[in-house]
Amino acid sequence: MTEFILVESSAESNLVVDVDMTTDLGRGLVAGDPVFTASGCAAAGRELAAFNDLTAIGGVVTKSIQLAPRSGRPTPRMAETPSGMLNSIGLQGPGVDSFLSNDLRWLTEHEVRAAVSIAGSSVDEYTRLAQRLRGHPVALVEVNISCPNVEDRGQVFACDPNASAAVVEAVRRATPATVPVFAKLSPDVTDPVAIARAGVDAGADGLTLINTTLGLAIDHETLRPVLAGVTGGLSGPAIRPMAVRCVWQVHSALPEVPIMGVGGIRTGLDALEFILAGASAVQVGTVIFNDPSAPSRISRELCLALAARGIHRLRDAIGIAHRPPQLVVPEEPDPPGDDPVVEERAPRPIAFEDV
Ligand code: RRO
Repeated sequence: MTEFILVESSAESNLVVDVDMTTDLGRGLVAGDPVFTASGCAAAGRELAAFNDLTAIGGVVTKSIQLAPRSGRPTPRMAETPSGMLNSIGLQGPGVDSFLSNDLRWLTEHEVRAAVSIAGSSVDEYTRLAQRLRGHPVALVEVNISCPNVEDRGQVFACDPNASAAVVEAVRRATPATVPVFAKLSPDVTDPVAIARAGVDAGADGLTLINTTLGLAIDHETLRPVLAGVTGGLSGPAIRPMAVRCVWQVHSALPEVPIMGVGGIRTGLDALEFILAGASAVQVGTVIFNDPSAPSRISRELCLALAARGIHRLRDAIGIAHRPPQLVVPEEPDPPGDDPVVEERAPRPIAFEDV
């Protein structure tokens, strides 16, 4: 959808911003906007409807759904950290049957694009979940592989290329051909590209980068870990450079594969950073706890940030930070006798029609 924004601030009053924010996520899914909510930070979207027009953003990525209801780990299971947050929710959720009849129905009735995150503890569980989603209005399936594999000593699927591939292949096979399957990867690996490649070779249409990274905080008074579950997933701005690095690495290796970038996005400029690194869309998570209107705000800010740089189509900005710096010879020649000075400058950020 081309977004027309009438800017009302004094500095840019009455400026109409015309940016095509559509983004292609594969298998015919073209989202009108690149900003989605991140899994685990917006439940199934309902509570955010008072603060955002959820039909105008890319969509809602639901909290990871499992086959059975689950109460999660003991409390405390959230803790604030410098520029971030730790969580050990432990996959709390209503189970797939309740999800389909309540949450997915609500999203559908309100015409919100539903990207459904699924989580299991065996390949069979993932397969059965994907099968349960068949025939329901699911725009995209996000396979959360950052879960322990009960059949392999509790190893996390996302840390092993073969285990990741087995899950992705099974979900892809069980999902209708019209629905893209994205694999959500963990940053807690030496080489995210190896896992990304295994997922794509197994049939993933796209990748979500990144899940939280494992952390631990200790209480100075109790002298014990803050979280009852001891360790937790670190999210928020603290992990943004790590997430941007993963997006960069994977986009370099697999430039044709759509990526949803996620990790510590608070503003439109943060989102722009992910797009420039190679993401086709972004997900907004932890910031929602502080500003529930963040998805819409970030979408607006990203649109303005693109326009301010002379970029009229989001898709023209994807991955452009990978272009080599242009060598520019200054127009004014140097005094005779001196060596010509060649300046290294960032690429010209406008006139993307000619790229
Ligand atoms: O539920 C959780 O504790 C959780 C999950 Br499934 C996940 O993928 N990432 C995270 O930080 N927490």
